[in-house]
Amino acid sequence: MAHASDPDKYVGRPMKRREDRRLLLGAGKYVDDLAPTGCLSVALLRSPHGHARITRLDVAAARKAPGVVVVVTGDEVRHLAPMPVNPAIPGMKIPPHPIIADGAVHATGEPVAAIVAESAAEAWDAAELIEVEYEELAAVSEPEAALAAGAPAVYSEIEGNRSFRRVVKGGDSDAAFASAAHRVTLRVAQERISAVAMEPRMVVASYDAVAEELTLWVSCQSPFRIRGEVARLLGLHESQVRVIAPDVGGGFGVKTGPYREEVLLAWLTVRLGRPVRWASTRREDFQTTNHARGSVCESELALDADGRILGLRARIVSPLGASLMFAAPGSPSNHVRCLPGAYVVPSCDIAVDGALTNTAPVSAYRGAGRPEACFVIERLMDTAARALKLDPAELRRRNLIPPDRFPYRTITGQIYDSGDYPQALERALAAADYPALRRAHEARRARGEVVGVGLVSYVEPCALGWESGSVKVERSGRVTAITGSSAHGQGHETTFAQVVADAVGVTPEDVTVIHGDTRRGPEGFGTHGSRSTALGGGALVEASVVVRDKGRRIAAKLLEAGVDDVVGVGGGFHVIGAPQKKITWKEVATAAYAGGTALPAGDTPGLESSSYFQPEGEAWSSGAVVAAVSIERESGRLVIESLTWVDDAGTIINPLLAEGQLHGGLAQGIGQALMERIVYDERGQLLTGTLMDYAVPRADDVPAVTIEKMHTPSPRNPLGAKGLGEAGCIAIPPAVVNAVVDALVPFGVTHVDMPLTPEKLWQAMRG
Ligand code: MCN
Repeated sequence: MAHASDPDKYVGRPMKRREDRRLLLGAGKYVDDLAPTGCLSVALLRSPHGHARITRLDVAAARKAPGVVVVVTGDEVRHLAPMPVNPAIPGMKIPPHPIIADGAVHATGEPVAAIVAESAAEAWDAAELIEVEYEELAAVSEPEAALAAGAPAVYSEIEGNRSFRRVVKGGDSDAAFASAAHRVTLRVAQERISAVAMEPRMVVASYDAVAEELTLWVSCQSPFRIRGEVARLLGLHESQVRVIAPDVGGGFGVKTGPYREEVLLAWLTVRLGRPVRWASTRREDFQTTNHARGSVCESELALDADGRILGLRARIVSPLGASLMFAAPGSPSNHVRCLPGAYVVPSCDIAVDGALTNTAPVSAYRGAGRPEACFVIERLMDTAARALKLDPAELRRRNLIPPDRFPYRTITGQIYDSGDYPQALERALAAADYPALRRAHEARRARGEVVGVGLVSYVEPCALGWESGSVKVERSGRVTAITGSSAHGQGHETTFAQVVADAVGVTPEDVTVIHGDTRRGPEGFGTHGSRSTALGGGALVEASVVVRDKGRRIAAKLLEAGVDDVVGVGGGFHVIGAPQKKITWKEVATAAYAGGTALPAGDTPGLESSSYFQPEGEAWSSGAVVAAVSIERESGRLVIESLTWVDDAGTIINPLLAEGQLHGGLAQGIGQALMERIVYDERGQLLTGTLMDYAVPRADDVPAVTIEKMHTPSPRNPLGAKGLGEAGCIAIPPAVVNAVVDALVPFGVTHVDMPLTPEKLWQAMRG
């Protein structure tokens, strides 16, 4: 991977992850490694039905079972409901979301009773003694079926199972479609998928009744949000609640929370006065951790005779599940706002409906609506190219936003900060030797091979909102940096050490990075939406600059020089033109904490600063992909022969880690494109609830990739950084599907929905 690196700077260097030593030595600390003294285990008896009324629930025998401390049913925790939802879409209808089922269940896996016992085995044994009778009700699993007339009601109080409708219109799309020389339509049905983090969800909770302090250790991405909501639901002050995310074995967007279990365990430990723990099984994780994607989109593109886009229409139905996650409206909203992609789209008429279904919640997972949007517009572009008999690269060239139009306001109201989309496409085409690839494919087709090329141009909105950072130089001269973001595999300890080292003027080895603990540092936001580098990094730069400037003033006093005559050098300061007159951070910090006359007039003791960084808007990463595939005629097996990928995430902090992030997203994008699919039957039974039924890519399923970097800095943060954590999930699936459809054109195929299983491709070739 190409990267620009200043030899005097740590930002831009491909440094190895400092986290890996402890993780590879098996010394990582995950929630499951915690065993507070006297800790009880919690098991949850969960609904086997997709939709049912509970007609009898008898927990008497379980309460008497060996080791059982307490069995809790819905009526005891009714007061804690409802779980919170971000009501981002006006008029959203929010269904009940009790901690434990309250008379009815609306999805398999909904908790019906909680058993707390001395050991997990005793809790599970007691769960088997609980007698439950259900009256099964009609269920609906698929979003379009849920909105159809006469569909079973997921909740009687929510008419038509519609939680919300959001409409975004811009320009005159009616006129655009009426005057268009070409109109192409496309229906895309995305499969529902699961994140399958290596570490399932887990919670340990402990209450100190004397100090009146509650501590939760959660495998999560947003400790501050969980603290806020748990405190609110339990009626505690936030200062009484501490949430710690220790090492987290993957989150991928689905561990932002809060989930029921966090609230339940908090309440249990306060009530019982003993620590409690809950560790999800893989099956529970499949049933209850939020799924993603699953939308159906009817779309239409209007183009003039030259192939310039005039308008975009889309009708989207997004599944939400039976209970809404906090971020439930996020993915459908992203689906809408990101639909114009990297192109100049003068008019649009887009609507999205959120449909309640008798399934697990459907919410954010790596990409969260961005992949769905990119998939639709990129499939539409290829469909249009075919209709206009234009090369898909040429159609894109005619429509990509030119680099001189930034900041660019899209028809859906988004402000793209910077980028050079045509250059990204041209670089990808050149790196893949596109003309030669096309010629080679012609020759192979003539020999009877089934081969195709797929292109994608994409955008990736990231760095939404704000983040905090805190920097302190201690007496020894070492630096402690605390970020409000919460790492769960990205390598923030390494990345932020590089950022702070440059900004303060020390080495990364001098910087300790702390994250994932609500007791340490200022209020934080959390990690999702590829926001941490740009926002968390931005906050740490701002805080570092304040500390560095103060250090410089103190250094000037100690060196008996004017402030303007002093500059920072690695590890301290010296007088300009007199490098022998220098002073270390240790000496500066010693003076800062000595206080009194050691300090310049007007300065107070201490050497630390906190910052809340909020830019004026998001950063928009971008890029382009060229995929080449072949399909075996006899078996339908898909071979991704080459992937060429240009990603532009502005300034790159650590090229090694950035590349790792792209590879990770690529693997998950390949998973969605080729094999992953959550399946429910019409009764709401989850048919893919284990890793025997749900396919995830193995190492040998992930193709080799050629990655090239571009660096168009974002003007919206001091690092110029943009995010890249989700790029692979956004860019790779449409590139692969475009290539597969290209390969299948000779068979009359115009579209194939994911996953591209061999059977599906084999059937497609049989017409
Ligand atoms: N990076 C960089 N320069 C940039 C951008 C990123 O060097 N300009 C590198 C840094 O090492 C940074 C990492 O890439 O730590 C990711 O940065 P960023 O794109 O800002 O994303 P976040 O740190 O906010 O992480 C969130 C993102 C998302 S949204 C999901 S989902 C995801 C992902 O990161 N989940 C992950 N990557 C994951 N990686 C692991 N191992 N586990 C997950 O659960």
